[in-house]
Amino acid sequence: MSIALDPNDTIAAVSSPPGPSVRGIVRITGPRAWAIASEGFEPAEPWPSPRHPEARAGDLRVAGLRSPLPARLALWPGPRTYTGQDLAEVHMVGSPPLLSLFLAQCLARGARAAEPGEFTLRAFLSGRIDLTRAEAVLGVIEADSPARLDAALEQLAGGLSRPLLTLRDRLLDLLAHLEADLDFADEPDVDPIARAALAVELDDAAARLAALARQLDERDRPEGHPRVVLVGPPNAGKSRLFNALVGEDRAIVSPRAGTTRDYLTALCDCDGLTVELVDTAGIEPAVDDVAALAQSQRARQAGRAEVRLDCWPAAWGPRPVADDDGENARTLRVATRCDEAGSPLPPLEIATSAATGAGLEALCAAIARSLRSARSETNAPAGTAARCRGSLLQAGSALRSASESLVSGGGDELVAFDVRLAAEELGKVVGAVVTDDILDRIFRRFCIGK
Ligand SMILES: Nc1nc2c(ncn2[C@@H]2O[C@H](COP(=O)(O)OP(=O)(O)OP(=O)(O)O)[C@@H](O)[C@H]2O)c(=O)[nH]1
Ligand SMILES: [Mg+2]
Repeated sequence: MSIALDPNDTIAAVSSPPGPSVRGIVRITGPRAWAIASEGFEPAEPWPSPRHPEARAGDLRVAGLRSPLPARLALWPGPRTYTGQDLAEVHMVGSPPLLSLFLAQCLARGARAAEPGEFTLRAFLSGRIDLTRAEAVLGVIEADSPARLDAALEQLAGGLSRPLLTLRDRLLDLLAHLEADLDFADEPDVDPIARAALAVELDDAAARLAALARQLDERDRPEGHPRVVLVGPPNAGKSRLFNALVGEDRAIVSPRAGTTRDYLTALCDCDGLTVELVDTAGIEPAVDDVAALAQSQRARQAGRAEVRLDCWPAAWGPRPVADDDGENARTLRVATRCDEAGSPLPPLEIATSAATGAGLEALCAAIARSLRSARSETNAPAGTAARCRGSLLQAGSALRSASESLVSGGGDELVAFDVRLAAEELGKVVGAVVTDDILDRIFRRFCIGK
C-alpha cells in the first residue's frame, strides 16, 4: 500500500474477524463517517446530542434486505478517537453476506474501502499513537501464543515507548545545552567539571541502549523456553541441584570431579514460568581432547543462557572472581551444599542444599524474578525487536563517540552532531522521525479494518 492515501477520505471496513459470529462490526472513519453510518438507522430512542460519544440500539435498513435489522450504532466525535477523526461503528449480526451488503451500501454513499492498516495509520498520522504502539497493534493481531500476546499488549500500553521517549527527551535537552554553548563559542569559559559530567551522562545512556539492544536480540527468538544454565567448578553440586530442581534423577551425581561431560537439559517450573534448565560440565582446565570438548560445550551453553546459576559450595570459603563467559546473561550467585557448611552462610547469595531441599523455592523465585524483570525491560513483539535493534545500536555508538569527542576535546560541533544522530535514531524507534519506508513496511502487514 502507498502511504499517499488521502486522510480526508472517509473509509469503511468490516472490522470483526472473518467468518460467521454473534456480532459483526463495520467501522467507518473520516469527515463523513457519521452521516454515512447513520443513514437508514432508526434509533429506538431519540438521539440526544450530536457531538457526544453515543451508542444506540435501533433498526437498520440495508439495501437489498426486505425488513430492517436490529443493530447498534456508535458514534465518536474526532479528534478524541482512535483515528483522530469522526468514527462510527455499526454492530449487527455477524453474518458475512449481511456485513458485505452493508459495507457495499457505505461505499455507495461515498466511503472508500479501507486498505489494510489504514485505521491504525490514521491513528499514527494524527499523533494518537506512536510507531511502537502501532506495531504493537499488529503484534496483538498476529500473536500466535499467549506469551507473545502478553508482550504485544504490554507494548500497546507503552512498555517500550515510554523509557525510550524519556531517554530521547534527555538527549534533546543535552543537545539544546550544547547548541546554546556553540552560539557563545567566543567566550572561552569551558567548565571542565560540567564536561566530565556530560561525558558520564552520555556513557551511561550509551550503555543502557546497548543493554537494551542486546536483550532485544536475545529475546528475538520465535519459540523455546528461557534457558537457565548451571555453571561452576567440578563437584560444586550442579548436577545434584539440577536433579533436585527437576524433581528426577536425570544427571549422574558423584564425588568424583569431572562427572558431567555432555550437557543435560530438562524443563522445570519456576514460579509459574517454564524454563529449560541446563546442567554443564564443571569449569576446569582441559587435560585431554574430551575435556576440551566438554569445556567448549559448557562455554557455549553458558553463553546462550538467559540466567546463569553460578554455583559454589558454601563450605569452600569465599568464591573466586567470576569467569567471563555468558556476560550477556543475568547471573545469580548460588551457594550450594549449604547443609555441609556452618553458619554464617555467604551474604548476597542464594543459599541452597540439594540434599535437604533448603533454598530451592527461593532459588526458583529468584530465577523467575530475574526473567520477568528482563522481559519487562524489553517487552516487545519480535518484529519491533528486529526493527529497533539496529537503531538502538547506532544510537548507542553515536553517544559513545560523542563522549569520546568530549573527553578528547574534539569540538562541540562534533559532540552535538553525534547526540543529534542518536536522538534521531531513537526517534525512529518511537516514531517521532519516520521514513515512509518504515511506515510502509509496518502498515502493509495490518489486517483490513484495523
Ligand atoms: N551434603 C551435600 N552434598 C552434596 C550436595 N550437592 C551435591 N553434593 C555432593 O557433592 C558431590 C558432587 O556433586 P555433583 O552434583 O555431582 O557435582 P557437579 O557440580 O555436578 O560436579 P561435576 O559434574 O564434576 O562438574 C556429590 O558427592 C554430591 O552428592 C548437597 O546439597 N549436600
Ligand atoms: Mg555434574
